[in-house]
Amino acid sequence: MSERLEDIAGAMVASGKGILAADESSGTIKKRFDSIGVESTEENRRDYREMLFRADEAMRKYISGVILFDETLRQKAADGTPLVEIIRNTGAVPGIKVDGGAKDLAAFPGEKVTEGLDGLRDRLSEYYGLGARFAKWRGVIAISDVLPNRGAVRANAQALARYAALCQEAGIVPIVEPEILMDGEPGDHSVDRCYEVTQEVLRAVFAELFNARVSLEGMVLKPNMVIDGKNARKASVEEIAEKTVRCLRATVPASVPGIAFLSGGQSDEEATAHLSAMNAAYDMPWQLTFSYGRALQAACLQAWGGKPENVAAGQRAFSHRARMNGLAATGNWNRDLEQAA
Ligand code: 5MM
Repeated sequence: MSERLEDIAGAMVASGKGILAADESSGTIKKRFDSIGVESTEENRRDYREMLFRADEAMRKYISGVILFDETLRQKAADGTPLVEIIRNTGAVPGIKVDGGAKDLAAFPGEKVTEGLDGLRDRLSEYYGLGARFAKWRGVIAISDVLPNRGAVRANAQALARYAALCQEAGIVPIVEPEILMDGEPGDHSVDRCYEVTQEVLRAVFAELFNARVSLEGMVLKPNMVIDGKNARKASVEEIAEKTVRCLRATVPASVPGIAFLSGGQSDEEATAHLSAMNAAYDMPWQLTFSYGRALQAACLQAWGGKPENVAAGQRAFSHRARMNGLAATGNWNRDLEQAA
């Protein structure tokens, strides 16, 4: 694999492929396992993720990269093969979540800032040695009639930019993820309010990336779609696609090689439909693809249920979603394909 940042970023957003976000931190994976009645032990987490990474055909055809949590980057499969090696053997790029999570932002009730910059230079150099070639940092932005405040937007944008510059210094491509929460509280915002806030946040993020001398050619943006809140869902697929593309065109420089959306609490099929609608209807200067966690894994998690005898069923469920999203990444998905499956 070539080691130039531009080449790694290009591979991460290769046409018809996208990123599997499997970087659930300990608390989040516990929540996911609780939902299927499985205890979150190190072995169960390993088995679950090994199942995903060994879904060989789906990984080879539709997955360009995998975001891992620290534990997974160091873990070995049941037969002793490092999980990173399994991922690399499918042709996908291993990546690592390096942020320390979103914490309450002092003096800004209801708003968060992501921590984890202290010691990041040393951690990145270790992660590079362990095989990671891209990283991810997620800033979380609350949305309501009055939120976010400018101070919170700026704090998150600056942290994202400082993280991105450190990544590039270490030869690692930064995924820059500013997430405006679709499923936060109160969650009753309209699609137009989401447009307004997403535009403001992306403008702030790119201003800080510029100030921090981050090379835009060597990064990938992971934004939310412009979508109404979980308690206000009304907008059509076409409206979400149109507003998301318009907002991105107004804020994301053409030198960014690719944009890989988070799913943010959309249903599996919605996340696929929205991505496909954008790619089918619009010409854009960047690749537009997915970096889904829940929307790629939810069906697989259910089908697996923590039982070894269900591994093949879990892989079928994951492979189906990976294929649907691979098609969406070129605008070639349609609902009949779901029904046929
Ligand atoms: C997989 O979830 C990621 C890690 O979340 P925590 O740090 O809260 O455990 C998360 O950052 C994820 O990569 C993105 O939100 C995209 O996932 P979704 O499920 O929104 O597509």
